[in-house]
This record gives sequence, structure tokens and C-alpha cells, in this order.
Amino acid sequence: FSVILLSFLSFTRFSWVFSHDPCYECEDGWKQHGENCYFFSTRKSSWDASRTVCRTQGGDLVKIDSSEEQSFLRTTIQQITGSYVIYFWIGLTDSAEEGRWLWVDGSPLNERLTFWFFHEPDDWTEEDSDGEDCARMEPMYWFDKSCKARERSICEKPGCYYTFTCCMIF
Ligand SMILES: [Ca+2]
Ligand SMILES: [Ca+2]
Ligand SMILES: [Ca+2]
Repeated sequence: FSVILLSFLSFTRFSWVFSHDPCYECEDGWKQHGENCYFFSTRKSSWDASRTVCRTQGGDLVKIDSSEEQSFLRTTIQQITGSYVIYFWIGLTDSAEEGRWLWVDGSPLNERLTFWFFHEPDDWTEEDSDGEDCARMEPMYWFDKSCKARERSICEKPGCYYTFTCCMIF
């Protein structure tokens, strides 16, 4: 009987683990998606200042790794702000070399996974003679914008991994 019970328990545990990712948890105010946690800050600041805030919290500005992550961000922004036209900084910049877009971890932008709006990025110089070297999401599409502009921002960091509470008990 105990063997049957044990196999039942481990089956339940594994199906739960694979369908729900219960082993990752986020601090209050952060939203979980997969193994990562996201903070949607509605305080507006420059791209650099927003990045510093994310880093002091153990993360960085968000890096969008999949269409699925993009749609999670879009729907969450729409849910929390109730708005379909609202801008948030993301962790993408071409400030080191014009036209060469890099994520905050130094990796190059995958050209097959971009969500630029029509005609963007345009490095527009009307507002800032330095052009536009930082990316914001709107939340459906991406736009390049002067890094000095003040926007809301999204931070991302790995979730806390629970070995005891969620994985050992099950
Ligand atoms: Ca990511
Ligand atoms: Ca640029
Ligand atoms: Ca632009």
C-alpha cells in the first residue's frame, strides 16, 4: 500500500511541478511568469535611472526572450494600467553603436524576434539631437526614444527557487 501511495504522491508532485512551476516565487509587488519575476514601475525616470533602480533590486530592465514573454508583458500592462497606449522602458539600447541594438545582458537583438512599430526604430532627432537610443514598449509594439525621456519601466529578475516548501513536501 505504501508503495502505491508513494507512487501516487510522486506522480501528483511531478504533474503539479510541470504544469504550475510552483517552485518559483516572487516578492510582494512582483509578478511571476515562468521562472522569472517582473516589477512594473509606474514612476517615470530616464532609461539609465530606471535601470539603476532595477539593478538595486537584484534585477535589470526586462529582456524579452520570446513572443510569449512579450504577450505576458503586454497583457499585464493592460491589466494593471487599464490602458492600451502607455509606455514602459525595456532593457534594449543602441547607445554604444547606432543601429546595433543590444539587451542589457550584452546579447544582440534577435532580428527575428522584434516588435518594432512600423518605421521604428527611426532615431528621430527632433526632440533630442543625440537621437533615440533606448527602447520602450507601448505595450503592443516597441519604439526607440531619447534615453533622457522619463518613462515607466519594467524590471526582471529570476524567481526564488523553493526546494523545501514546494518540492520536498509534495
Ligand atoms: Ca526575459
Ligand atoms: Ca539610435
Ligand atoms: Ca522613434
